[in-house]
Amino acid sequence: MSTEERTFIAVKPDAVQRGLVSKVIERFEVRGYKLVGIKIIQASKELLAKHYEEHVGKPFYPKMESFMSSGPIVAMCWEGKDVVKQGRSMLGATNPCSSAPGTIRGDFGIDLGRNVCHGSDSVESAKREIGLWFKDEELVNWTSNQAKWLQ
Ligand code: RTP
Ligand code: MG
Repeated sequence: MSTEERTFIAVKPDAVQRGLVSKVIERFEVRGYKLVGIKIIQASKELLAKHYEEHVGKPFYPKMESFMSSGPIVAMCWEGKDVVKQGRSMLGATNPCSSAPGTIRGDFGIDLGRNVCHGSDSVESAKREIGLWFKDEELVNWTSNQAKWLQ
């Protein structure tokens, strides 16, 4: 297991349907982060309830559950310096209409419910979410030649 920080990023069903997967990947790649896990998955309600455990029971949960299980999600694990915090900042605010231009949500969305992308909100959440969405053997430790130019 790598000692580098990792985060869980998911391209939500709206963005998969709209052909935005490559745009999200590109943002993380060009920033200097390393992709260590990726898969396309149709999320079950059980998985979503674990993933969004802090939101289960809230008024917006049924609509969010239905949206998040409406089509495939691209689940990714990205690695690198400060990736959890930087990833959240690259995503922008939860509501795309409050997200600055230049952020993923600010550039690609306008709807709170269909806000393009998920990102872990803390290092602890990232560990929990990566463990929910990936098996250990689905994550690859590899050395990026970019690293020497970026650190
Ligand atoms: P995410 O977990 O999806 O990355 O989003 P987030 O941290 O920015 O926001 P969070 O508070 O965790 O909310 C999870 C998702 O629930 C939807 N939401 N709807 N009042 C509402 O209708 C409402 N509030 C939140 C959003 O789609 C948000 O991404
Ligand atoms: Mg959240």
